Amino acid sequence: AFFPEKKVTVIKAPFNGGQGKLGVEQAPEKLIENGLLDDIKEQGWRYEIEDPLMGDDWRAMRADASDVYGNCKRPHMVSEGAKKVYEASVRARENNTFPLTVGGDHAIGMATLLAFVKKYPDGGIIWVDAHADINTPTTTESGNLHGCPVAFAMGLDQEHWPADFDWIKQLGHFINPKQIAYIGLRDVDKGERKILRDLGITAFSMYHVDKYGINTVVQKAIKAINPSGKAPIHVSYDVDGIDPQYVAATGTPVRGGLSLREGLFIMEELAASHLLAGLDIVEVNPALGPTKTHTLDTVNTGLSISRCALGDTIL
Ligand code: Z70
Ligand code: MN
Ligand code: MN
Ligand code: MN
Repeated sequence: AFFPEKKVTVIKAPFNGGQGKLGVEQAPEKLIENGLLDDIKEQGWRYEIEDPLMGDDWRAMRADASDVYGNCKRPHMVSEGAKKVYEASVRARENNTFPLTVGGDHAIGMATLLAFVKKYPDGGIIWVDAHADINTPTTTESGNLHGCPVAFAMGLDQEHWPADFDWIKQLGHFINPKQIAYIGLRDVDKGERKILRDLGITAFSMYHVDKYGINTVVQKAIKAINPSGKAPIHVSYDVDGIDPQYVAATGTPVRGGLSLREGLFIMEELAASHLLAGLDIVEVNPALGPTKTHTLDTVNTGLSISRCALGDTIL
């Protein structure tokens, strides 16, 4: 087992700089209010909390209109947020605790992935999302950096990176295209499609989920990123991978997503494999539910993902 002490480090990442909508920064508190920590305890884990973004004036950083580089919106803010989440993630990895990082938007995924491969250079990564989040500063159409974390973690298009991200170049490690697999894709930009194809990245869209079924897709994904069958696996879970009927309170809902059960099965199966070694839960935006019920459903979906990851089984 990777976590003999059964201890979780909950990394709060109330970050909103990777995209345009306010509210996503409220998610860590909302999840905690609705029982995240109690769930962890009830499942037999101890926990500690890291709050690496505390103390900085993110509101002011977000308001800084000069923080633009080419197409990229708020590169300085995103770099600062990612750096702090990276440092907290590295600490958790050094202590052999299970990092459960709660966003915030998905820009912070570059940090959790880079910390994961620092500890486990041959680890596998599963990215659950409607989106591929592999735009580069050159391909991004929106300029939103939550659409780019995988490209930064892979070191793609470095010659066009804003200087703010020099710290990533200096780490001396990136993730390898062979070590990541996607599940749930259904809204991929043209430039992203080319990157996925050119780099031969394993990607299971909703088409594949329908064609093979979620169990086969998860087995294929695990096999692709973890040929030895023994490497740890980190999951970066964008809740918009799940259908908006269950997850309406998110910035970019896309119809035709994973059912709630398919979305939870992914985590149940990874927990059962004993390979799961970290989880991000991102893009819950409590301000965006059309009704309070929608928002609560979304928050509860996030909590269910966490419980399944930590080994919730019915029987
Ligand atoms: C698009 C972009 C994205 C989440 C939207 C969308 C990316 N590919 N990710 N919502 N969670 O802007 O780059
Ligand atoms: Mn800067
Ligand atoms: Mn997404
Ligand atoms: Mn995402």
